[in-house]
Amino acid sequence: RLWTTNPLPRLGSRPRFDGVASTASTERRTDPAWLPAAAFRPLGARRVRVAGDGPLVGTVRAEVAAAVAEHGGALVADGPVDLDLVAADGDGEAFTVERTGGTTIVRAEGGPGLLYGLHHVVRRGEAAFGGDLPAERHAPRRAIRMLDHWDNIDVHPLMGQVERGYAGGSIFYADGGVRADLGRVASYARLLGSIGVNRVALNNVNVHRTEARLLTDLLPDVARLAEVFRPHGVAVHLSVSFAAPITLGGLPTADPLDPAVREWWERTTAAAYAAIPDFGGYVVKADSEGQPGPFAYGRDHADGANALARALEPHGGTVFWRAFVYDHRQDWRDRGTDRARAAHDHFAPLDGAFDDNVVLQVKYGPMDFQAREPVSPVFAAMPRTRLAAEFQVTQEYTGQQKHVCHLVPQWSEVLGFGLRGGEPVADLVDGVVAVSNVGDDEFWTGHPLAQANLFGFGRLAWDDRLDPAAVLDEWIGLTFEDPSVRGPLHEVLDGSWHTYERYTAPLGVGFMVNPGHHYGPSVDGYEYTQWGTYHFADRDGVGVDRTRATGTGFTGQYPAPWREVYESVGSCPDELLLFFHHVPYDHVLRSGKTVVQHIYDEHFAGVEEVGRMREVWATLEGRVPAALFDRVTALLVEQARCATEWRDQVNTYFLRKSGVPDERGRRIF
Ligand code: GCW
Repeated sequence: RLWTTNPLPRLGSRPRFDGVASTASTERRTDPAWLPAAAFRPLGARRVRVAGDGPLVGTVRAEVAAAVAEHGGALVADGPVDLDLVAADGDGEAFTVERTGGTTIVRAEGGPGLLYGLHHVVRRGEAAFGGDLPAERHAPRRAIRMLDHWDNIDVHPLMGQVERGYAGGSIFYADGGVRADLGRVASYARLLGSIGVNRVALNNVNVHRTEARLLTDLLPDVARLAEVFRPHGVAVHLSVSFAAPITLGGLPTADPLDPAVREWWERTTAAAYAAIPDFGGYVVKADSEGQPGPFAYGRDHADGANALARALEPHGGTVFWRAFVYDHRQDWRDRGTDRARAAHDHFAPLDGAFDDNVVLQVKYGPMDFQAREPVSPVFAAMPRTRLAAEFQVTQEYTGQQKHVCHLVPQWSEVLGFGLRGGEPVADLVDGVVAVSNVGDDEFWTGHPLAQANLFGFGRLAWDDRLDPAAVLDEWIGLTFEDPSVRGPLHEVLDGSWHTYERYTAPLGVGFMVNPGHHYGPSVDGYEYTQWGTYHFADRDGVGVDRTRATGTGFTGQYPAPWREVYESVGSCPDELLLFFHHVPYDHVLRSGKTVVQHIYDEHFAGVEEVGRMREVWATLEGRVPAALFDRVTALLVEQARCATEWRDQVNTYFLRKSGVPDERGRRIF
């Protein structure tokens, strides 16, 4: 056997959440999310002209036509107008907006730019039609703004249909293939276009047997999906298996240097472009968690990526090659192997070896989408390689869309982090990619407030310098009619990532989750496993020594000043202390507290904050739609239960290990 099939070995039984239906009927109401008719009122009540050609201009025209029909304005061909939307020919994404002489004018550099300009005006609301505005040019800060779906066609008995999906089944697939009715996909494509997302991958990076066929006999159905995304400026991609030449092509090998293998990729890729002329390309998870890859043939990841890149190149396609490669069969007794090192160890030596149409997709942290990790050192190590930062909008390790956890501040912090010579991560990457949190749930995202994460992802991918609170404000303003909900929603969401961090794994140590499904606490759940995710707590202390002096040497993968900052306990930031160091429980943090007292205090505080969230949320009854109110109310009950469980298990664990009582004498079990 060339590879082990991916049996999803971490999965235990799926957690049950009483009181929160997630898979009720097949007929689903479509929640308008941040594009309700009311959001178009300011524009829809006015005289608007739309000028230009092409499918995206057609989309803009249809949006305006619907809005003026709803709100009493007019779509006109000439004469005086309040809003003039003008597109140049082509694919330009930028636009200029100004207001002069009573007209707001959007001049777009192409069809996509007009769509983005329209939604800029929608977000501004009445403010877009006030006094004069000097011309302002808006352009995306990076060309690649992508969502990856980990959707399967088949339903896995333990995982469900969407790997790490917390919003029901797939919006793309049902009954063994692409859905016949793509109405909801069209609404989703519209939502993505409105926030500037321009690429989507349609299937799980763990490519199973049925899903592999999307590239071959199911391709006509992929073309149907592409047709739905196209008018919104979104190109579709497929996750492909590195072993496809064997499994689909019947070849004896998938060796990337074998001419027959190359020829198979060329032929297969040409067929994809014949069906979908604007196909985006491939996403590949290779030699990772049981997925096949080039290592089986003694080749490296550049050989592997370039074989696919060369098949895509004549068609203008891109291969997104994931850097998430590590030993998932580690012996927990082995202190010399450090999973955090793996991406850099594998990929940094290959800098410069990848073709131009390869984008190396790097998880934001060195481990795995934890609530708190340092920024991956890979971003600084590969100046001659195109890179994309990968985030999880789906909340695998951040509450699984049962907890309120507004992640936009986390992504903003990562993208703004001055990693190399003060250069922010955002300036070291060509793209921002995230795993989508959307499923066939009536609110799209399971937790209705998780829509803010999807919206915020698109906005930050467009411009990483946007203030997360301002982005949240845009989302609230578009989504909810009653302006009085703004303050309370900020109160619930703004600090919710920190709240989640407080009641879960402390000081950057990560994990402590139930193995398999990853929901809820199990402090030692991964401690004696093969997955490389340990905290090493004993009676004296806790944390992972990743220093060069005495540990795994991971700190040495960072450029100055971080290699020194993280190396020393004295300069390592508190929130990452246990990621980089093993320290005694009485170690004093910058805050003046000992590590163990900090653990107790944060866990009590986190649960109190969830209590406060619930109080604030309760005041919104009658001010937000009833179904949404009820869903969030039920989920907050679950969040409070789960946070309490986290608090009590983590605090009890450390009390028992350390024997150090809580200074404040609170109840620990
Ligand atoms: O976080 C881990 C998840 C896996 C996932 C993997 C990846 C798709 O637990 O479910 O597999 O990351 O990113 O490839």
